[in-house]
Amino acid sequence: MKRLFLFLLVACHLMLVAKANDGSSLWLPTERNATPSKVVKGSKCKALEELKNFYKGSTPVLLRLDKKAGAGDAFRIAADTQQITLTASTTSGLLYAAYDLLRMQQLGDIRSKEEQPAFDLRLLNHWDNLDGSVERGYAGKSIWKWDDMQIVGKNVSIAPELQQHICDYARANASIGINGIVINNVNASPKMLSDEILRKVKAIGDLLEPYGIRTYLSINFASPMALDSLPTADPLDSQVRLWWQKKVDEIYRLMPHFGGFLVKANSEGQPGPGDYHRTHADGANMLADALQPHGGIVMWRCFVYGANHKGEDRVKQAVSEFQPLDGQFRENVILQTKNGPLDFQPREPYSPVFDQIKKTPNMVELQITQEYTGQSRHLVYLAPMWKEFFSYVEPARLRGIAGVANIGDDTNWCGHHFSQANWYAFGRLAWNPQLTSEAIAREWLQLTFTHDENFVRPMTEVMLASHEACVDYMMPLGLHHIFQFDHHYGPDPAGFKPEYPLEWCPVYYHQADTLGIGFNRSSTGTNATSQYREPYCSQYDNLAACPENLLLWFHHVPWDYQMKSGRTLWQELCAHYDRGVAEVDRFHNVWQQLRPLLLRADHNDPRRWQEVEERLLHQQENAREWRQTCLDYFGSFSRMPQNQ
Ligand code: GCW
Repeated sequence: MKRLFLFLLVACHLMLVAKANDGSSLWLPTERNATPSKVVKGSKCKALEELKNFYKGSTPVLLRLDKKAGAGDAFRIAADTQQITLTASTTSGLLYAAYDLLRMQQLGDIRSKEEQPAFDLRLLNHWDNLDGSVERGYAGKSIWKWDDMQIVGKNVSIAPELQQHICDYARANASIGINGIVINNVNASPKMLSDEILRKVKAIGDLLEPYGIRTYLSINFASPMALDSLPTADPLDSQVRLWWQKKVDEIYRLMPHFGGFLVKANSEGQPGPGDYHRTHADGANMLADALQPHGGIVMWRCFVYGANHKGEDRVKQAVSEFQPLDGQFRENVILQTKNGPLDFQPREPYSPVFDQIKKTPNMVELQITQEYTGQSRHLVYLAPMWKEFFSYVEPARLRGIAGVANIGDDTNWCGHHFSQANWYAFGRLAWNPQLTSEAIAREWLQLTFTHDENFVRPMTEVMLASHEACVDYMMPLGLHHIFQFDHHYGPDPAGFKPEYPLEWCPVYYHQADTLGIGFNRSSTGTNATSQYREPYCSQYDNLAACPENLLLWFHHVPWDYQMKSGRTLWQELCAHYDRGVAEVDRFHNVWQQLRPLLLRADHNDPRRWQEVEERLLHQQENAREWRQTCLDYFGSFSRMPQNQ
């Protein structure tokens, strides 16, 4: 009797533990069928395997490969009471159909549909280094454990837990439509192209491939010198060109499905063609020529400043550098540009590169990792910010989309449970940028937490409000880059270091003085407004017409300037900081009220609620710090009282 009781106790405990949620399963279905579902049929592929494991329905499912179905990753789901048929022309199309069906099953609404992704290239960019650190990573160390992969003869043996983890990662990506990853940091080590690492990359790539995920690498432009002691990395030098050709051939021998290179050149100290007085086109084309016979691409980043255009307004430099080269790039080169012209600030206008580069394919780079939006300590849902970008730059004008990953080896992958929503939203928008931020938030909350509307409704609202709140308590009205140096967490509007380039210093960006605040980028200032297409060029240039949420980005505005609300600029600034702080207080209140509900959903395990609670408490404190530091500092110029 006693034994039975003990057994039951242990069994119950195990069930609870199994059910409790530490965030590691993300938004994915977790409960596998005890035996593979018998009603799912089709030829052998990953989609079939996933459905056999996780499809719970009794309506038979048929997977059909049909060459006449839509191109590439497109798929069709035809569902009636007798049968659910998934049709695609490729196995990756079937895989996306399978995940769509599983998602509909989880959401309790299985419908017929036809889907086609908006972009062919839907990529994560990892800023992971070989030493296991992650640049701008806030969720632990890199998930690539290079030391847990051993070269054994011709093969690479990967520890089983690592294998499983990489497959879980691949599955999460595939479930939201991501079809490629750049494994390493754009500040790339030449060692990435060494034999040893390439073989390990191949081993990772082999695990990703069944999930429709292609592998890409960031390369260091000076690799021929660092790896093989060539005297130069000049892209017009025949030895250098031969070196790259051989290296690329070697990569494709190992990985026939390799995707191509991502390149940060002549930017923030990275080597590049400019070191030999060659252009970005010369550099990109050399790599493109080596990749072209294999079908590979070059994604060449436009995040370039401080080299050829020193002294020019930093936000103008990408256009100044790349616009004259437009038309000179090979067909397999894509220019990859951050959404805004500066650097992933909480709010930026769109980058005018998207207006000025007309002959070369463009890709946008978004930052999923929250370098400038509270890192993994603030609840900030980024979909509204990305949607804002798409309201200025038509998705149809872009060849692809890349997101700087927020993934590390933390149990919950992203550090903050709600940062998972940004990974999820990135994938969903990469597939379909027309989806609303609200629809994505709702669906993510249901998949990740609970279907209970009393949880989903208020948290959807919190998520939707969170980005604007962050802008308000950090940098309202178009202020930008007033972060603390280097780590970019917390405010430092007084920041100035004579040993740093001016364009790294907060004082350069807000230009506060006794007359007013803001950066004059109008035609009476740096004329950055001229890089925009109409109507934005005129709108941004004109103080009265400029949207107020970008006012101080484009204009130096007197402290007593009258805003649309009737308040002075100073009062408006104070009101925004107040609003930001009040919003975070409100988010925290909502979260506190949801405690019993989430605990019920999490089988009494307080872990997720508690982990978010601690971060919200911190976010409240940090929002207050932003308000106080900024208003104290700016108030010393305006000499006007706060809270009027
Ligand atoms: O945002 C800045 C970051 C750097 C980053 C750089 C870039 C990878 O602070 O850490 O380097 O941009 O995008 O190249």
